[in-house]
Amino acid sequence: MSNHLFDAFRARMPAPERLLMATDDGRSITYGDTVVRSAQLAHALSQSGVRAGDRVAVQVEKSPEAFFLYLACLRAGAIFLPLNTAYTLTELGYFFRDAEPRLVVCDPARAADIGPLAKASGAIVATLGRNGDGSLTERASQQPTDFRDLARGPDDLAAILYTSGTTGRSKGAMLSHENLASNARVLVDHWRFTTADVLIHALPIFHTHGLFVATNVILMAGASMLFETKFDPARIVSLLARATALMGVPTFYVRLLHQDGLTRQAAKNIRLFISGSAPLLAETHKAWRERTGHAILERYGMTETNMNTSNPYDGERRAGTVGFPLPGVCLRIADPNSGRPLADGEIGMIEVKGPNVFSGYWRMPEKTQAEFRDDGFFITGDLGLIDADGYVHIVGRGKDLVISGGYNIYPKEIESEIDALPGVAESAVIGIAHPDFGEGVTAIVVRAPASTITAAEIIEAIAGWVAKYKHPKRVIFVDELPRNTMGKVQKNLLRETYKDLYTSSKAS
Ligand code: MCA
Ligand code: AMP
Repeated sequence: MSNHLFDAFRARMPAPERLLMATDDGRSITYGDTVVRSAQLAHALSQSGVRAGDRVAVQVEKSPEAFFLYLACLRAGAIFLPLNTAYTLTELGYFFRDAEPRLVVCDPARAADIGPLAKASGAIVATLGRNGDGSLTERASQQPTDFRDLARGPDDLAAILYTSGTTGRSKGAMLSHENLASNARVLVDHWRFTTADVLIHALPIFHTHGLFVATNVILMAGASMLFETKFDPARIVSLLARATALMGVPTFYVRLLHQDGLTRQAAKNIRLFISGSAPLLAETHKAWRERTGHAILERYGMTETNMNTSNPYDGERRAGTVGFPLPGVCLRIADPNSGRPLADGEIGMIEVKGPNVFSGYWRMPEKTQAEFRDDGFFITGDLGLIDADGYVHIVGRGKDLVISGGYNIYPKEIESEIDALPGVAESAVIGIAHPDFGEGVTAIVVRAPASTITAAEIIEAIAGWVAKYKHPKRVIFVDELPRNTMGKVQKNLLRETYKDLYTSSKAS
């Protein structure tokens, strides 16, 4: 048996001396280097006791070595479990207990804190710093430069990515080798990536967008990338002349439009601008076209499904839509309660089925079952319609979710933390239109009787528990929350009341 995903990458690799990535600190890394470095890391993993099917949890800064570690996990038959660098110790503790990783890899600067936590869940610990330093790479540098990849079939797990749950605990989406391979193949063809392409890669590599959509596509095309550790809009503009493609969340495009250097001339070498992870406003699409002459290609996906739809490469890239189902992906709009398929033009639940769709949530069979229909369609939680020309529109969310700068925040998680504070009677967390982040996390809070708790005190109190990007940008105090006759908080009324919070002149 072969190693399904890594063999697929290998089969499309260009000559070893071809460039895979140029980094922002001036390093040039070839395909040959990548195979060697991932082989050495795979040895280091095996020597650390990592066996096929073991989870390797990784919370490290973006670096070429962090990317090699992903490939090393594939080659060693391990399940890669990347974690957002913003997660707090409390959040990490949950992931470690739930996933029971064999190995936890963290930044050397955080090892003193994370080490005991990892050990408490039975894991061993290694370090990897932003400059490629640390115990893992030290060990790897002593290892042979070739590695016999472990046999892994299409259905074996390649990765587990956690996605927050609408009602409490985060769920680990189990992604197989074939889930990732099939999607990367389809995207390479659909978006016409070839060995001549150079992608500007400025996304984090701990979520689907930066890890799978971006790097898997580049590997599967034998192309190369400009590997940026941070999104710096001025620098991105300066890189456009050396690149052919950019993938980003809408906030990237909004911020790039503030750059005077963004002109038709600056963007003339680029053949494709792609946006996803959150809705791209039609006005951003239009402004981009006017400034650069390019129509941004918007696509739609999820952690659980990889990419489901894309606007066309040729043909009209219609603003405000996410295009058509990708080849091999079946998409339908269904009645959210019964699952009965609806006619084109009707709004309902978006449901998908295909080789891209995950096999379930880690150790949560009931949650998995609840999110699939009997005929195998996955219930996305996104509400949409298919228009007369076949374009899919996302018109809302059936799930209570805020997307801020491409990161997902489940209000329930923040509300639970705020409600637990002395001085708070109750809270409702909502997303409100935000000019930079798309949606701004906003907490509407009712104080407990006689309490004088302030917004700053609330933020300070939750800071130890929840990642910073999830913090409310604003806290508003009210006497009571609006409720319907069933006693349910009417978040739609709150969103309407505060809809101009971040756009009016009073916004801060
Ligand atoms: C940073 N901050 C944020 C966010 N990012 N607050 C709200 N939402 C955010 N997204 C806060 C920090 O906590 C900090 O707060 C301040 O902003 C500055 O932090 P910094 O790290 O400098 O931020 P930045 O570099 O300006 O980051 C903004 C960003 C980043 C570049 C838009 O958030 C980003 O890379 N987003 C991409 C996320 C992504 O990859 N999503 C894909 C998920 P303070 O100043 O108070 O300290 S995969 C997915 O969604 C599906 C599958 C799909 O379809 O792709
Ligand atoms: P995640 O939890 O990171 O997997 O985020 C997946 C969610 O992001 C989807 O269920 C959608 O709600 C949203 N999403 C991704 N791409 C788009 C898009 N192009 N337009 C609107 N929403 C999107």
